[in-house]
Amino acid sequence: MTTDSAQVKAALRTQRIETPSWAYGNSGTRFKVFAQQGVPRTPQEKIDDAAQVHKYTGIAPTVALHIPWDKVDDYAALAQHARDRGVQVGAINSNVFQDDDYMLGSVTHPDPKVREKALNHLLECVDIMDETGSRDLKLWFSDGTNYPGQDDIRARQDRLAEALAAVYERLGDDQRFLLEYKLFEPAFYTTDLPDWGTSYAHCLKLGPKAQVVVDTGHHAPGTNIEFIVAFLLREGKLGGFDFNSRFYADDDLMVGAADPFQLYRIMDQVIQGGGYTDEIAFMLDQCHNIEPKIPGQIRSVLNVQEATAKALLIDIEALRAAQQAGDVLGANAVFMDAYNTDVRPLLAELRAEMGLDPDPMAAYARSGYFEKIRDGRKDGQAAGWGA
Ligand code: LRH
Ligand code: MN
Repeated sequence: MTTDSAQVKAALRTQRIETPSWAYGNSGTRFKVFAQQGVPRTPQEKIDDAAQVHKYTGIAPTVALHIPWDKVDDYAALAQHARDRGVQVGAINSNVFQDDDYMLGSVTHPDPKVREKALNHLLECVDIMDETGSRDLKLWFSDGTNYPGQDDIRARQDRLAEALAAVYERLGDDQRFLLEYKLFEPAFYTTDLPDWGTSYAHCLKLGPKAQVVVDTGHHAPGTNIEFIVAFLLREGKLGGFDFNSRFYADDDLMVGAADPFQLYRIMDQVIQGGGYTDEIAFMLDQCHNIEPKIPGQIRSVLNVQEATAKALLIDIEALRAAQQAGDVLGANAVFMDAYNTDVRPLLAELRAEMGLDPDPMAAYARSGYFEKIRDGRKDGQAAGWGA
């Protein structure tokens, strides 16, 4: 019995996707950061742009901040600024990867003074969460080495564990941290948090407020990410996603752009694993280096929504029956049938029922918002990664 469209629409109404403040600023590669017109200059303007994505999609009600890229004097006022625009401040992202002192590492650095500096930044981010009312602290460490023998792999794990334990201790009852892993870059020999297993092991030791975040661009080519998702969900250790897509490395392209079938397989495991809840933070982590940023975010949110709708349409009963019967082709056919379903008419209907324009991209393009920010943000310094 295919899940009827009313059930699918009801489930889609509960979807919550978090957009990243840094996607609205200028970004690029080590070769070039191409400045775009109308780019926000302040965290407030980034939030204004994020509110546009929620206005037209209806399912992007929170925006993640990155510290110090979004440093302000009054974080409670910034959270109010967000609420005044119909969105909320979401995860707080730490940054211990852009200071000269962190050349040989941050919390894993051989020098205890540097480790203390890094830890203090992480603890400052929890202070900020207290002000913004954020639940999640997202921790990513660029820490690693470039040459064999450069440092003691075990000792660096001890240092990492010590810092994570101190942050864990500081978290409030309704707070948690999401520990991000990444195969490589900027380090090219060892990365101290290179894969899901290392993140999982550290989180398991610490307790329920330590969860793993899966950045879909942080795996070796060919990695079966939906297996990792299924495993972590089964363990109750999946805290969230940094959605993006890639053809080669950490390309941070629009989620679903490079591999929409992978995104569908991931959302299928999320739904089947009971992860389609607010306990999982569905965040985007992308850079729109050459494409317009707000439309890029709208398109990305729609890509996740489409993959979710297709996964919700899987005839689970027929799939289970075929799986039980060992009917390999039958099971695959049920799985592909949902994937090959054009869900765009259903989503247009859903948006109309939610009081939204059925075509968010066209509605935003017609709104005149871009022209307003293009002309209104000519002076001042455009925001960026500050790299
Ligand atoms: C690291 C990462 C991390 C962020 C940064 C913007 O590659 O995925 O999540 O802090 O990108
Ligand atoms: Mn990420």
